[in-house]
Amino acid sequence: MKEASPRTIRLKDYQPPDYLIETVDLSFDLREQGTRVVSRLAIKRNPQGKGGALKLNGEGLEPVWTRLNGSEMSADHYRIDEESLTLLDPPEAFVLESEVIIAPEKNTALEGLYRSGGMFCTQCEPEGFRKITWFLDRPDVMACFTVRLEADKAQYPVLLSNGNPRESGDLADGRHYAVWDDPIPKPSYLFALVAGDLRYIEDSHSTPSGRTVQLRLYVEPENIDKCDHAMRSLINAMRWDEEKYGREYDLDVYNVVAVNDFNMGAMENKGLNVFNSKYVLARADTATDTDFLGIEGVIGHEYFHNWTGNRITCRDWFQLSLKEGFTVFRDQEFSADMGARGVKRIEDVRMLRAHQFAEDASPMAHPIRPDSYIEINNFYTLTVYEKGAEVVRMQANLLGPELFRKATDLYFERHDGQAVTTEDFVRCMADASGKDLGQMQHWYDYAGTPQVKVQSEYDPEAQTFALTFEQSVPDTPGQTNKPPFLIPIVTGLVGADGDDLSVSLEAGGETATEHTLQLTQAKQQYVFHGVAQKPVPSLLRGFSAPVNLDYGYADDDLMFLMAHDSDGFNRWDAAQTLVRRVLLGMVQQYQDGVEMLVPDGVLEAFRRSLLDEQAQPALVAEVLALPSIGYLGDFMETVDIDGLHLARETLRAMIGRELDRELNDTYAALQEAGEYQPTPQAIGRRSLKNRVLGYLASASLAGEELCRQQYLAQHNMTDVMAALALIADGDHAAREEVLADFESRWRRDALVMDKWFGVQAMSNRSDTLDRVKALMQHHAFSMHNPNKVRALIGAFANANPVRFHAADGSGYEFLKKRVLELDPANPQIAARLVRALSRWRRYDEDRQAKMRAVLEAIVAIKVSKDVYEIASKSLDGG
Ligand code: B3K
Ligand code: ZN
Repeated sequence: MKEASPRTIRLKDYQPPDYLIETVDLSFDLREQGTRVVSRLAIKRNPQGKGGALKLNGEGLEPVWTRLNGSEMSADHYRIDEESLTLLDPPEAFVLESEVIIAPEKNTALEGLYRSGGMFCTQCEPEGFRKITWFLDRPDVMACFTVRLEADKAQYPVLLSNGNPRESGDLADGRHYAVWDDPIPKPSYLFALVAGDLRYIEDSHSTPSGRTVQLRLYVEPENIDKCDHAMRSLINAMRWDEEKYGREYDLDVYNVVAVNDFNMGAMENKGLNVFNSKYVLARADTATDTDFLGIEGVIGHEYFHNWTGNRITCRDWFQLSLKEGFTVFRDQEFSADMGARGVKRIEDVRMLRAHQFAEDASPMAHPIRPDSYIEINNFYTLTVYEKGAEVVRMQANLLGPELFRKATDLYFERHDGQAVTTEDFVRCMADASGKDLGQMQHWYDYAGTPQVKVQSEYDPEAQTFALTFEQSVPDTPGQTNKPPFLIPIVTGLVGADGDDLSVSLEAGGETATEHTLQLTQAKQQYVFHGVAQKPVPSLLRGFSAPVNLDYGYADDDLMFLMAHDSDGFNRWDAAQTLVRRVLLGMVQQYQDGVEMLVPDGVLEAFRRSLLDEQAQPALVAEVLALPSIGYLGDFMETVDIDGLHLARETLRAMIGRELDRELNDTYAALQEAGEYQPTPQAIGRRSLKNRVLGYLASASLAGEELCRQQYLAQHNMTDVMAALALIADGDHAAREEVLADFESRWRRDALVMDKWFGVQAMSNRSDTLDRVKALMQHHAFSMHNPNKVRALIGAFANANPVRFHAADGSGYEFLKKRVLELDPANPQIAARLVRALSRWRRYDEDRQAKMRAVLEAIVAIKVSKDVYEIASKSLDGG
């Protein structure tokens, strides 16, 4: 029989805590079997609360004893159940002490205290602290923590926790201890400890106020030569936050620890970041450019959380985007300043459109500030993070750099030390700038990607150009008839010579070459004056709002913008729109059973981009990237995976053949000599070189041979992986030999092996699923390591649409088995996998039925609330 559905938590039910916890003293006796946690909490009634009984969270704790103000509590004063300890009639202020036993050695969910390899580590956000000891495990309860750790000295020479180190020393029986003090109040989700046999690299940073901060990066001994890039990134991030936001670090030490078993990328625990080793370890021969950039971004992100998340935190988990949206915006800008700004924006938007827009159009669609959840872990989404960042970006752009800085200064000053809401953030933006941002709030409250339809009319007599905008926000589960949003549309009018026309929005008014139109109504018209010739409008420059914009460009207009738009982002976007149209046209031809043709001029436009000597190689590489099947599918009534795949492959080979000479010349010109450098210029050149290689490989045997040569040269991991992915994708004669060579070189490096699993899982070959199944038996694979699950199973389900959506349903069945197998051990990772099925309604009837059957089978049995929420909402939501 099916159990009652799990409980839904709602924003409208938020109540301030009835009690506050001022100080926390924890003492850990870390053991191989059973760890003892002694806690001492100084608790007092919250003047804003109701008093009465106090319910502390606690899950999977084995209680040893509990004392109130030093005395053992009698049974009629408290209750313990599976998820709490309730004090029935606590005094106004008191000290609660307890001892519990927990079992990190059995913790496969990687939440709370667990073991990764030979070390102990923690992950408490959002609700993992309750698996360690009794607590008010909610972000609006902030306390000062002191932590004592005790463990075997030989096995765990390094003992770390939050804050500053206070004392350490040896104990009897080969054990030792360390005490850490965190003077800055924090919520329990930021608690962390690490114990292990680790090595570190060290550096230091002096803050503008004169504080010297000791920086250490802890890793397993064999990885000590892969830490320099992360350390450099950390120092750059600290300096950047001082310069851009006037924020400096507040403790004497900043420690980062890399662990192999981690559910996500990294965690911003106060003074003790715990990282997935993927976002720390890099060496030219083991990590790609993407890895290097990812490390810089994530190191920055976690560091920036110190102010946006830690010192100012969330009142409740519905406010997650308060810290995540803002911090993603900050890390995006940091990366843009460190590297290639234009390319960074394109990459961020490409990801947003391909994946966040899909989420916003799925049964799991939710506002960046959701109003209900079953399992909060399911809401660490692209919507909360990436769309959240876009919403902060719109506000930053509307205010302009000076007012935005004034507004963030106000935010930091007004709310330091508090747990606040997204409304508090927007209020600071409005108060500091004097702008009315009332309509901005809709972006927080409503889900769905707004659609903006644009029409234009040129009047040569009056020399006016009118743009009419109609906006609408699609219905999403539980939300219909949404009000119009505030949508900033940065617009330029491009004249025949390719320059922006200087025009005004009022007859005789001040002219400018770029205008930010602030849409606020469902339908709105703007008339530009002084428009001496019919322009091509360049709309939504820099992707000034996260919307789908639809304007009826002629193909020629798009090619013109590709060549001339002064906005680099829109040059790229014009190319994307053009190629999207071409590909969708080819799919139609395929469905109609006629030959796939490419309209005149398109290949020429590609050739021009390739040969454009003014353009940065990195941007050319972006222009030449074909839109993904996932993104293209969103423009079809019913997604036709096979048609889309065939169209992309046909166009790719056509470009490869038609531009063979130019591509070969470009490839040759981009060969690099000397040491690998992860500089923006070098990354850009490699990116173009490898894009070009992709075209060459799909067009001829000579191109395939180039892949093999590039692989054999082993120049750096970026080039090796680009070649390996192309080789693994098809029927290359050297395929097995090259894959075996790679495996024998890297069998002992877990992160590099993830890449090897990944390219095989993403291969379009018809034997891919069998291969994936076989690889699950490989000695380097483990269902208990999230990176491995993502590299093999996640890549197959999310990055291999052709094979995952195989018509016989084998991909879906495979996923079902993996989800059910994983769920009891690690529900968070299992729930991530189920998402691959959430948009089942977008496919043909046969596939729909098969995907739906899998979802129904999943909800019919007792699964975790994580998996239940995704599967049941996928079935219900429209
Ligand atoms: N705040 C963490 C994410 C925690 C996820 C919990 N399921 C990492 C980050 O966003 O920086
Ligand atoms: Zn974050």
